[in-house]
Amino acid sequence: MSAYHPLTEQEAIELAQSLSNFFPEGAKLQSREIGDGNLNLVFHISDPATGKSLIMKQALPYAKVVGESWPLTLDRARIESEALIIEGKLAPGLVPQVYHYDADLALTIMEDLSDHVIMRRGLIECGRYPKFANDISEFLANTLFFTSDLGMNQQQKKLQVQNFINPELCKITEDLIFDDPYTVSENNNFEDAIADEAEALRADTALHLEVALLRQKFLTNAQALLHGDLHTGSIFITPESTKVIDPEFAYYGPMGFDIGAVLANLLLNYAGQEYWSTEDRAREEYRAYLLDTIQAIWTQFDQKFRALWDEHGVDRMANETEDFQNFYMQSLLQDSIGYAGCKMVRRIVGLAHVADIDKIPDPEKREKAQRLALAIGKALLKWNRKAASIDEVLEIAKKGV
Ligand code: SR1
Ligand code: MG
Repeated sequence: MSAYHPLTEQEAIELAQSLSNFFPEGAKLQSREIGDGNLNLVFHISDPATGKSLIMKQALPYAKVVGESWPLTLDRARIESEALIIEGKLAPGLVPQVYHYDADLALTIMEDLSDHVIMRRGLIECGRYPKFANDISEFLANTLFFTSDLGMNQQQKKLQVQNFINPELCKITEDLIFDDPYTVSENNNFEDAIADEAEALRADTALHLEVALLRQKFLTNAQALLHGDLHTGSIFITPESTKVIDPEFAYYGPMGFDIGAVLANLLLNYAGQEYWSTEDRAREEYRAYLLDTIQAIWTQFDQKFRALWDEHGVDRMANETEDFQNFYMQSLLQDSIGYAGCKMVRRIVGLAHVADIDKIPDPEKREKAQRLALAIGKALLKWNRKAASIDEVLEIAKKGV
């Protein structure tokens, strides 16, 4: 079975059976293809007799969301499994355990997290996750600090940058996030009801400057090893546990891109609450919860990152130069806000949308949510270089309502 081909459910079972020690010999395994993302096959393999199960994720040689006309490197499976292993060491318990990686089949076998829910679904159902801000701030602080020039050997870091060169997946981001939404592109996808908004995005030169500056940083600033696609569909969650999955877009880039992704996806859900909370009071309470979560994520990230720096910083100039740390953290906040803005805009007018907004059945409420998400996203973009506090993000979100 070693030459690359997309697995059938039966082949996935045979492969799982051949894994030594995981399932008992002769186990009658069941397989279901459960992939609902944009790019890959995902098999859930289980043994009903013992209750044991695992996940097999296989990269397809094209983007599933578009079809075979959009070829895509299988190397992303290597990137994903290597990133998961690094993240697992730096942020123990916050990513699934990798059991096995098969380079020929572009396939990673990992821990089954079916007792968790995809966070996007959880937020649509107005779930509350008291550990999330703590967990995701720890994930971000540890993975970003210890893969950067602040927290790891700077020569080894250069070699690690090389190992995570991910040009095809980066190109998707460069096009879909930092270009298409601001021009006429076949990739764009928006409803007629908001054609005026799409036109306004194309004409807004002040906005283009902000996007171009952030795009330039995404292209050139190898600051840390990023997850690269840290939206709420890449997070499995329960009230007690958070697991970050899917780092196939991992590469060395600006830290704010990961932090901004988390903030943007909470704000997209905030905009979608137009529909998901049916009563005014429940809506306002859930929105307040989302904003509290955003504030807690940044505040805890800032504290944890500074603490890691104070204890483990490897760069003498960065450690000992007065005010450098404050300057660095302020730039990180500003980048995070700018990238959050980019990520909100792309999910409304670009190729790949989010269920928080798209699954709103009532067209009027959906349109209202889309306009709100765009208003918040554009305001974040216009403000990012002036930002001094996370509270300003909360004000922008509240003003948008
Ligand atoms: C063609 S891939 C579309 C989107 O799906 C991924 O999750 C990334 O966000 C990418 O931009
Ligand atoms: Mg993904």
